[in-house]
Amino acid sequence: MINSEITKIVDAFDIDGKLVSVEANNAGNINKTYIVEFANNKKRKKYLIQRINSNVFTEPFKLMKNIEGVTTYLKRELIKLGDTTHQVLEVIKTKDGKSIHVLEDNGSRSYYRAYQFIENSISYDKSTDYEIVKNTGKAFGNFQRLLKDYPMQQLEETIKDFHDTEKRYEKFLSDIKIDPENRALEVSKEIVSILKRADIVSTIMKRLGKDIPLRVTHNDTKVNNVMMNRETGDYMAVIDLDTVMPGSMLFDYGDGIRSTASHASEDETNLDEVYLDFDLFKAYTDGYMSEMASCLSKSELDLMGQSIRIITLELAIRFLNDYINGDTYFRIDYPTHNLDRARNQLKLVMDIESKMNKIDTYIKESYIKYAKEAI
Ligand code: GN1
Ligand code: MG
Repeated sequence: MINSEITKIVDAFDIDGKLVSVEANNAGNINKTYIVEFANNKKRKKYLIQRINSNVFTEPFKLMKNIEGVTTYLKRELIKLGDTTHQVLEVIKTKDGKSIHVLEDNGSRSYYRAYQFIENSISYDKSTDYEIVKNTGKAFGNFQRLLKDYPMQQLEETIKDFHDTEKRYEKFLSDIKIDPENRALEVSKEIVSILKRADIVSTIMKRLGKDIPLRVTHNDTKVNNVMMNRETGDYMAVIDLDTVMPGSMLFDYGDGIRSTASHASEDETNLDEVYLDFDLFKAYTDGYMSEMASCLSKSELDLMGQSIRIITLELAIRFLNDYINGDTYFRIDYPTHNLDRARNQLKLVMDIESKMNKIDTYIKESYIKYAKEAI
């Protein structure tokens, strides 16, 4: 069934042919995504329509300006390199040349955008295939490397202080005092577990922009934010560019490991299943290093292991904070979803801590191997 509302939205975009199907996609925690199919002269073609969550991204036009800037630049880089295997997300404008279609309804506004669908691709919420995991690390490493000289001052900050772990922690402290839903007592064990780790929330932030360089970063390097080639297992394109902003590569690398190398998915409730799979960690690290080793500074290299722990703690803080505030930010499928996610991430933090020495040793090994290859 194609509902008339989505038909009206799709019709605003510059797409030829007749709409034949609409399928909702539940992958993201923030935006709402539909895959739509068009028939044109007997040929069928898919597109992605997304409703931008404007509670989270309060300035959708600025966000699209970032995405258009970055995708145009990346496309030019791929052409320069003669790279025809990999692709770049492609924005489709509205019929009147805008990057967003605004739907007004009873005084409220919804913001929609459209992308070309990347044919022959698949994204994984979880993969245990080492090649796929290595290629995920490679995709995000490549993304950062190609954007190395992008004029950072042109980027808008789409979510203020997004990976400011210090500020996230401060907000958590003040929200547990307010405790609007009376949930803090029930989660006191999890709160204590976070408080005990207060010293690591500033490790990266106090040095960012000083000896840790600001770079153009993706900031949401989840495994499902890379489209992979269904046949070859190579990466095709990095997607979900809403949070591309100046930041640290440490959050990107750490978040990539957090999401790709955990043995279980982010909302697994059997905590025995939640741990860092060391072989997946190695695969992702190798993929990332194969692109980025030659660009890393000493301070970045030294903190890569810690970054996995820090970003995982950040996610535990964000999930638990959202639970305490009554689940206003992340999409939830059941009432304790955010609490389960927070518990999952805290278990992962503890497992990472128990493997810290091994993690640091492997990062150095991988660096040496790929930095040499780059020479
Ligand atoms: C959100 O929407 P999605 O799943 O790509 C979130 C990320 C979190 C992630 C956790 C803008 O990303 O920061 O790491 O959920 N994105 C935003 O699953 O907050
Ligand atoms: Mg996503």
